Amino acid sequence: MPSIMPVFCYDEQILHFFLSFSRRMPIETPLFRNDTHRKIVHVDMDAFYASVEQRDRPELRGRPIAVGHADGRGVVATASYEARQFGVRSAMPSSRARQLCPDLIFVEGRMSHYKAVSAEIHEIFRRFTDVIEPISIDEAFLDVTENKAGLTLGVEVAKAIKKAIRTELNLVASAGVSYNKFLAKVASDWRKPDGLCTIHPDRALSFIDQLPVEAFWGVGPATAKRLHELGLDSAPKIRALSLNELIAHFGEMGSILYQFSRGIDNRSVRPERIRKSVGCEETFEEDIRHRALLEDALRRLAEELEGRLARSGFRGSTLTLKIRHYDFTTRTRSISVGTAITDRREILRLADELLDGATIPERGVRLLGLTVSTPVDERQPLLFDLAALPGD
Ligand code: TTP
Ligand code: MG
Ligand code: MG
Repeated sequence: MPSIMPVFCYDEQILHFFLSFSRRMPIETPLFRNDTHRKIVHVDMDAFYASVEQRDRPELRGRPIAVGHADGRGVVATASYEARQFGVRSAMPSSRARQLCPDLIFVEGRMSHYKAVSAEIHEIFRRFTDVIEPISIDEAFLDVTENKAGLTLGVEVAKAIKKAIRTELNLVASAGVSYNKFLAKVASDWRKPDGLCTIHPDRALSFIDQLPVEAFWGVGPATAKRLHELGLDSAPKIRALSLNELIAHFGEMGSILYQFSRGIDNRSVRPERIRKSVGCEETFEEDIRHRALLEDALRRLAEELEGRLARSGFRGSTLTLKIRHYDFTTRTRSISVGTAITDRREILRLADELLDGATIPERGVRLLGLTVSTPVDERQPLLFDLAALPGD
């Protein structure tokens, strides 16, 4: 077709000009393609355990409640929004929660019941799509680019899901809609509770630019601290660094920061896979030689692991301690008990036992990790590896 030919000729000339020009002047070449055609919904239940309890026990409705052990060493799993007004939060010691809110009502958690409710929520999701990736017991990503309801807009799907959860299960969900997982996740958090927020591709950068870096998915306390130390407290400042500079500072996380700060996240929504373990680890700023400091680290890890186990709903009966020496030699030691390991005190007791039998090199330990494996309840809803994100 003659009308096309000149275009090809021009193209070559333009390419030539472009190459000679770019040799002289650095230009910003997009390193990652930004896939903006997908419709991703992220759903997260509001005050999940507490809302289930308030639904099932009308006398608790409108009251400040905390799900968790009331005793001195217990922690709050979650608090109703009425209790949050007093500053009560997940993972807070129960004694502190009671100080903040003297009228707080403690309710014992019912894990198997929350799992059953989670399964009902998933049944609603499956009316719209099978491409569902659970993140924890109360949240999931859904790819609704093609959906069973034939709806055009992602926000219509999100509204329909919220409505079904409300009318059929008497619970409230927040949803975020966007073209990728990172933005859908941030969006679902934006107007909680009962939130519904859509981030369109043309609004993505202005949205990201107003976020604190802590809101970037996968940025935990350690990465956030490092970002602040480098003066990188917002997306525009992160964008000013090259990919190489970010990788030099943050390793694998650097590439994610590079992409997120440009509104890019091309990871697909991965339908459920069976989780085999839940774990966490800590790399020390300086190698640790003293047993007492290792015990402190185990205490922190046990607390973190207890939270991760609760959030994921995973139940396993083996605890593994990982010890990486100053020279990167890595050893693991495991112990199995007959029942699910869920409680931080039990985790710590077993971990101490494992540490007792381990060799601690004179030049110190670089990293400790704790993992629970060997599922004891195969009916658990499937769960995403919360430890999989790089960074912290
Ligand atoms: P989240 O979704 O983090 O919290 P939430 O649903 O209670 O409140 P919201 O989303 O409205 O902010 O966690 C889901 C459930 O996981 C929560 O209801 C209880 C449990 N959980 C813990 O057991 N320990 C924790 O530290 C956290 C954060 C949650
Ligand atoms: Mg929630
Ligand atoms: Mg959640």
